[in-house]
Parts: sequence; structure tokens; C-alpha cells
Amino acid sequence: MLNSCIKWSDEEAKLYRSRGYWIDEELCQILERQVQNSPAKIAVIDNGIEKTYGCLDKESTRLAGYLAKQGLKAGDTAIVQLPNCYEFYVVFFALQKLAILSVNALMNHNELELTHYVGALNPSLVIADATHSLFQNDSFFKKLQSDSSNLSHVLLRGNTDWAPNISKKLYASASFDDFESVPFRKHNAENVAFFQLSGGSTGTPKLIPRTHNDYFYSVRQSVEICQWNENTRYLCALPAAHNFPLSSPGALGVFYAGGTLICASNPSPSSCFPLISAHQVNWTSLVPPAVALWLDSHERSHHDLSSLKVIQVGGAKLSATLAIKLENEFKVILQQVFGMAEGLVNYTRLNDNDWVRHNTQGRPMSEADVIKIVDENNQTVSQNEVGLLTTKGPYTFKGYLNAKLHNLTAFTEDGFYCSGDLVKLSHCGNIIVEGRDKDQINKGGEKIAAEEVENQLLAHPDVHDCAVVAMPDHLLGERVCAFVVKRENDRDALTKVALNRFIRSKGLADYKYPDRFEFISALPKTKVGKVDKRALREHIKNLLAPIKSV
Ligand code: AMP
Ligand code: DBH
Repeated sequence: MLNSCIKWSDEEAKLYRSRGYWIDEELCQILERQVQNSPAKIAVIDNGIEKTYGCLDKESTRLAGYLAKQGLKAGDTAIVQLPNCYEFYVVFFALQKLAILSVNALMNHNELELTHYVGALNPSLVIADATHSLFQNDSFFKKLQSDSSNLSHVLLRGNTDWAPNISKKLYASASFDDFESVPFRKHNAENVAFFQLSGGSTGTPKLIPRTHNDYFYSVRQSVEICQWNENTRYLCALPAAHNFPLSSPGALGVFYAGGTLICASNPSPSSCFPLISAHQVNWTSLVPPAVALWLDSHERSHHDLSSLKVIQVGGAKLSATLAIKLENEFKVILQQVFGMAEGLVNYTRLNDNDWVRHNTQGRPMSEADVIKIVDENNQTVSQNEVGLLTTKGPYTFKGYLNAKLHNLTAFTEDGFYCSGDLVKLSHCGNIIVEGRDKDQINKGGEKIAAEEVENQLLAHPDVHDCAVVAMPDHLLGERVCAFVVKRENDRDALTKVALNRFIRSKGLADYKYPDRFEFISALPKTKVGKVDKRALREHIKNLLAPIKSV
């Protein structure tokens, strides 16, 4: 069932194999290679603790063995929600070894998001962090169990009195050596390895099936483009679950290249700068708001950051001004990365000229990526014109999980994924992101589907109608603005404070909360009767303009 959504044609599969893009290896073989090559090499440094490749392999095998003894088996599903830490990777490889299909939720995902993933995957297992407010006692887990016929196992990182602790399962009991002998079967690399999360533009978050063959290729090709090797020391400061720090080339790229990954809890200068100097970090990846914070802090910082060679920036558009400042201040090469959890990843190359590095979002990483920039009738636009980016290739997915209807519009008739990004090509063939034609807000790299927030607001009894749009923000690029039409008889009762309290009570991730509410008597409509979000964006931009110039 879970594999039924993948539909590369036989001809495509044949081509991708013959060209060596698909090598029919599973993601856990990324780790296996290093265990054979250099088991004593440090793979991960977390909070000063160094873990070798041998250790990562052994501990993920132990965990897999423990889970197998509990009755979990290939094809089962799991929800994982862990912070940036060594255990994230132990769990990732343990589940890969068992062929348990997981989705990695972000730490700031809340009740609504996790409940949705449970509904979508009917998991047997939840692995989470004991410090997360939802897992301080068993009540949320029990609620999840009541929504799911399979959910019987939970493991937590950290101590609680209600659930087993992952680390204890890994390190404490000698009897866990038993599990090292659990034989793991080889699985079909055309199958789903795990699900990535889409930023989405619809009412409910969508799950993206990523297969071993496609994801492994995207990691290998990223390593090649970025020229990573065993000397790579990568600081993972963005959320570990995100596609960017996981695969572009990210953590899996580090492990494939035999380098060392250093975990940072978040991308703030105070958490990253000491780690960079202590561990001689030479690569990292950031979103644009973090770049601004790094630039602000650099002058005052006493940390020696001279080991840094490359800073990747992606997730949202970086301004040329910040791009130039970043390179000058930190004496690094900037690599712009324009990617998507659905597949296609574009990189500026390390030897691209200044103009390309500062002003473009790169070009596809693979010669097999096909991109078409089209108008609303799916006709290719002429050179220099802005159009919608559509793409297909050996690592771009073929359809969201259980979303037949949505998939009809997410792909063109000729099978290209419609990214919803408005782009143009530079004179040298690089992509420049000009905007977006999807109902989404990109808050400094965190994507918010407007409809998801609107649905929550519409549940308020005094809200007649609403529309959520992006408003400009000098640090985050965009923030969330909700235009709300009150019910006729409740004109006075409904306040912004009440709406704020209401949305906070709904169990939505807090980065999705509207940053501003605007009451309006009616939503403007386009000629065809749709809500005119462009007019609303203009409206809030004009309202903000005087504030900006103060
Ligand atoms: P997601 O589908 O959640 O993985 O988000 C991918 C989307 O993030 C892309 O389709 C773009 O809209 C946006 N994005 C990612 N990287 C960049 C970038 N470097 N510049 C502009 N937008 C970006
Ligand atoms: O924003 C993204 O989703 C993204 C950005 C850079 C991504 O998925 C990636 C690189 O792989």
C-alpha cells in the first residue's frame, strides 16, 4: 500500500540504472560503507561526546534488535520527533535497518501535526523527546493510541517514568548484545525508505515518499557537487529532520563521505560559534534570517571561526546584499541551495563567479534533472521571462502519500512536479527565484500553508471568513498575517487577543500562528470570485510601510 504511490516508469527506471543514478542500495548502506572503511573515525559529535562510525552502527543495530524483539517488522511505520542530537541518527539507521518507514516530525510540530501524521501512517511506534511538552506524561500518547489501531510502542529520549528511554535500551543493559546477532534482510531499494514532510499549500500537511534509490542518489550527487570527503566537518544547526541538513548533502552526505557531523541545537550564533571553533567546523548550512543574525554577532564575537570554508544558504531567498556581506565578513564561499523535500535540489557551484554566487539560487545538481519553466497553460516561457518551475528526474518524487486529488494538480499531464515557485533563468542558465504561486508563507525557511491556518481560524464561532497571507518582515522575509471578517452579530465581541488565544489553544505548531490580525468588513474577490490574496498582500504591505520608514 505505502509503496503504491511511487510511479517512475519502467523506461525511466531502466535509464536511471544504466546511467548509474540508481544503484539498488539501501540508505543503511551509507553507514555500512564507513564501518568497513573507517570504524574508528568520529562520525558525530554531540554536546562534546564523540561517537565513531563503529559506535553509530552498533547502537543502531542494538536499537533495531530491541525493536525487532518487540515485534516490529519491515513495512511497519513510525513517527519520530527528535531534536538535533546523536540519537536522531541512531534512530534513523535503526529504522532503516529494519525497513520501518518513518516520518521525522520537526521539534516545533505540535498536537495537530503529530495527530495528522498518525492518521496518515497508522504507526506502530512513536519515538520522541521527553522534554517536549506533549510527552511529559502519557496522556497525549494515549490519545494518539485511541486514533490508531496499530500504535503499541513508544520510546523516549531522556528519562520519564512512563516510557522506556532510548539510551537505556542502547547502552545500559549487557543483554542487549543479544540484538547484535539479529539478521537484517536486504530490501528492495525501489521501495520507500521514509517520508519527508512538505511545506505544503493545502489544509493538511502532505507526506512525500522518498525511495532508497532516489534519496541515495540525491545524497551521492550532492557530495560530488560539494566535493565532500573525510575531512568534511559539518555543523548541523538547522532542524535535523529537514531535507536540507539531512541530504543536501547534510548528515547523510557527511556519513557517505566519511566526515564528521557536529550537532548544534539551533542556528543562533551563541550556539554555533563556540562549536565552530571548538571542533574546527568547515561547512554549515543556514536559512537567510540566521545569516542576518550571524552578521550582527560576528563583530562582537571572540570565537575563532577561521576553519569555516563554505556556508550554504537556502530554504528561502537570500538577498544579494546579505550574500556579499556573508562572504566578506566570514571569509567563506557562499553556496546558495534552492531545494525542496519533494526532490529537485539546485546548487551554485563552489567555482561559480561572484555574480552567480550572490545573485542566483544555483542550477540543478544532476544532468538528469529536467526543468521546464512554464506559463499557466504549461507552455514554456521565453528566455528571461518569469514562469512556474516544473521538474522531473531521478530523485524528484511522483506523488504525495494518499493524496490522489491533490496529486492531479501537483503534477502536469506530462508528469512534471509543479513546485509553485516563480523563477527565471539568468543569462548563464542559473535559476533566480522571483516569487511563488502557491498559497504558502515562507517565514525564514519555515513553510506555512495558508489554508491550514485558515481552517483553524474558521473554527472560531465568531469568525465569518478569513484569509491568511504573507506580510513583509525585514528579518524573516515574511510573516503571517490573518485577515478576519467577523460575524454580523459579533462585531464588538471578537478581539485580536481572543483570536490569538483561540489559535494557541488549537495545538498548531507555534511558527504557524498569525503574527498579526487585521479585521476587515469583507474579503476582496478577483473577477472569478476567488479571494484576492494579492490585494490583501498589497494592503498589509501598505499598512506596514510607514512603520518601516520610522
Ligand atoms: P518544501 O516543499 O517544504 O521542502 O519547501 C521547498 C520550497 O522552499 C521551494 O519550493 C521554495 O519555495 C523554497 N525554497 C527553498 N530554497 C530556496 C531558496 N534558496 N530560495 C528561494 N526559495 C527557496
Ligand atoms: O527548503 C527546502 O525544502 C530545501 C532547501 C535547501 C531543501 O529541501 C533542500 C535544500 O534539500
